[in-house]
Amino acid sequence: MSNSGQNTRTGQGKLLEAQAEDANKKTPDQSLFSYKGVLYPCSVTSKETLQALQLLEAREDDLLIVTYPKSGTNWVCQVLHEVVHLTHQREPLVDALILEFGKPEKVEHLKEKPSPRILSTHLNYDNMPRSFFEKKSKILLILRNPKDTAVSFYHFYNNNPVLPTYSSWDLFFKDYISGNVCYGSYFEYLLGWNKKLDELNIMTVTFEEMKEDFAVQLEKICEFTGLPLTKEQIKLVEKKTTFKSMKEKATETNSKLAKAMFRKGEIGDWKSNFTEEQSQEVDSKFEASLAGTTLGEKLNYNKYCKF
Ligand code: PPS
Repeated sequence: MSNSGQNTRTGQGKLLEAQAEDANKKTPDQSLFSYKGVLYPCSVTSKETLQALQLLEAREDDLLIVTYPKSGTNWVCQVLHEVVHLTHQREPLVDALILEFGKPEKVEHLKEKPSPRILSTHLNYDNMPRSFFEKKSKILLILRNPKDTAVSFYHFYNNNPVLPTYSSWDLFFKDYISGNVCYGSYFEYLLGWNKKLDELNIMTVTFEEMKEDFAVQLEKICEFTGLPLTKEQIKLVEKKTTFKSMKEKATETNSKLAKAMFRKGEIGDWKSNFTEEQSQEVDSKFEASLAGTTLGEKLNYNKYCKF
């Protein structure tokens, strides 16, 4: 989840690093808890925080990044911080505000943050603070194909001390496909958001689109967020947020999680992990759930998920 090296300059980032260091590898039962049928990591959040979030007062000008884990949260978060840096002369990544991470008091602390607040979350639609919907806050939903997401998640589980370790990819895959991982099933997650797309002030962009056509996607993001940049500024943001520059920066700040967070940043890495059978299992799951839906179409499944 979004505890990147980029964030370690911040109070919340330091907290996450400390928790990661303190956490000895635990069994899934010790390190995860279930809330409303979804698993969460104990070291970074709690039932109390998830409950307190329902009292959070959203703002119309909040910029909320919504992602299933490992879909590009930190990347888009950094991009938005760079954009706000240019449009509001504000320091980039002053704070990495991950909604569900921290203590319940965070709801109060969030009130002090200047607008526009850049927030991120992996919460599913049902567990989201309702205020974001009432205020029609701007939501950026970032998607990544389910196979690369799975591989990225597997490595993150094994390299992040706050999460349990899997002794093999095959064991992780079984849990991933059945939704027995942090934040639940990839497919249920997308379906939950898909049902409400028409009611929300939402823009959807994929990891793959950003990799292949960054400038065009950033221009669309700028239009949606009402934060216009010049062509030169778009180029500058692109340069500052490449995988290489984000990884280097995270490594410079000595983030213990830099390696886990900025692993490969590629499209198609799944092909070196998946067996033919596993690939077909995801295909069947996709067909039975997301195929034909707006978000399913957005994934461009046949282009990115076939051997
Ligand atoms: S988390 O923990 O859920 O918040 O992780 P998240 O940030 O959503 O996703 C991590 C993956 O995004 C890749 N990444 C990038 N790719 C391309 N460009 C940039 N700038 C970038 N920054 C992060 C990161 O490497 C993870 O993917 P994998 O496949 O594991 O490399």
